[in-house]
Amino acid sequence: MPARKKWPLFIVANRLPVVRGKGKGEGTWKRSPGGLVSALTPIVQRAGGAWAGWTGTTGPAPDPFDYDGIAHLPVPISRTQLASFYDGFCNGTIWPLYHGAIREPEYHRRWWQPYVTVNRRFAEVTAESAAQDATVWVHDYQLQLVPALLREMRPDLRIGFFLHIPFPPEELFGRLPWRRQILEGLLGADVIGFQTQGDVGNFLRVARRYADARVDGGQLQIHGHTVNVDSFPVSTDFDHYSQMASDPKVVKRAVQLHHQVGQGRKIILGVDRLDYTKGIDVRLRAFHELLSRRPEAVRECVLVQLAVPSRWRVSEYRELRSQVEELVGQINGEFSEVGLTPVQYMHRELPFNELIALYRSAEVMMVTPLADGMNLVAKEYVATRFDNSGVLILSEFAGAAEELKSALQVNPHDVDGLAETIDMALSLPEKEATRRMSRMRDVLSEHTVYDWADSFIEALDV
Ligand code: ADQ
Repeated sequence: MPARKKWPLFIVANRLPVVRGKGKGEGTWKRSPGGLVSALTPIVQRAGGAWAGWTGTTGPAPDPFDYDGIAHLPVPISRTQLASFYDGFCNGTIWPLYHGAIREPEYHRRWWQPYVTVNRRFAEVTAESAAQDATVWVHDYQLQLVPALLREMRPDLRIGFFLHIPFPPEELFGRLPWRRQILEGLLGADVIGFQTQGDVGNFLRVARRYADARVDGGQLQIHGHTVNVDSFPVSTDFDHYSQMASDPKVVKRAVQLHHQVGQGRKIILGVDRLDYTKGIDVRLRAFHELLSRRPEAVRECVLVQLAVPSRWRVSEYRELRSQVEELVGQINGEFSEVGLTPVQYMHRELPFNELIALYRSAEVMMVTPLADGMNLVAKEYVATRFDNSGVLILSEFAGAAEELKSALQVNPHDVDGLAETIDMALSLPEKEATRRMSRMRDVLSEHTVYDWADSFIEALDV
């Protein structure tokens, strides 16, 4: 029997970086869109590595397969596990708790065991196929137990963990009935990465308090094991966005969109997953406030809100959709003039080119999450402004605010403040707007998603 193949570099993430093709490509795999997948792919390809993750379909997993120079190791998730592990513990407990408990987290003992079981399955798949001394990079809040489980199974591995969402302060984390188990799970890693320094500080305090770890600068000592903790702010493929944005076809489409949607007005754009952390409802209320103060603004600007369907099985998300659509209806009912609608709302995903054209067509971009690990939409908008035009309104509570200091930063809970900032953005002198945008572009061009991935792997390989 041939020896089983083993891989020297592993990415372990909830989802595999491929999706099943539709229509003509039915049944075949294709690479998932998105910056993270594009950044990680060359690193894994170069190392001849593997990626363990779920396919997105419940039931038995397909056999491992190669795609685009990467070994894909599917991890099975059953329909009942999906309900309690993913919809339940991940998105009903951890997601709201880690986002500052802006929705009440639910704590159900029946959700915990499936979280442990699924995490164990991911660890087993990796442990079986990682080469001796391999490097393993585990991603995000769905897999917080994997580092310690893996260390126990395979003490020879170098294990890194990166959290894409915020890490909460100790008074919130302390509420979690399984706080000790989660911490022990994470502390199995050699390197733990967060989006911001704020998250790092929260984690160090929590580890000292609830895991009795000894903290020395960014290093933790626990049971004779050293864990390095640092921030690795995620970013975009800056050059790709910038080049795409200047492609003549995209430029033409942006002009066309501006003409059709703007009808001579400035475009204010919002692009988000339909999630209660993204502050879409408060943004709409602020726009309502602006129109109440100055109804003539309907002739100066239009708010285009794109909301990608998300987690529709969770009832809170369905309620959010109704709430957002009601607010849109209310604003349009109150302030539309013949032929002029103040809010254009789209509930769907857009093809990449169309999204870039929309970014290009918008004079003002509103990114106002109540809490967000980083927020790539803010960075993508900046990356497309190759001519330094455009104004970014950015929540203080997005991780991106640590780097994008030249954005118009706002407290997203402050409806009046937000309404005033929209007004300010609409009339910001061009020189001032250019100065701010060019500073933000300097910051982002020096730190792309490729730098992010390289710096994490480097930290892990020392
Ligand atoms: P998300 O919460 O999903 O990510 P974000 O960082 O904004 O949030 O990424 C969303 C992505 O979806 C962007 O790349 C955007 O282009 C794309 N997108 C949004 N609307 C779209 C549409 N209608 N059509 C097509 N594409 C659309 C989590 C964390 C973030 C963190 C990232 C990466 O919550 O804080 O920045 O991971 O670490």
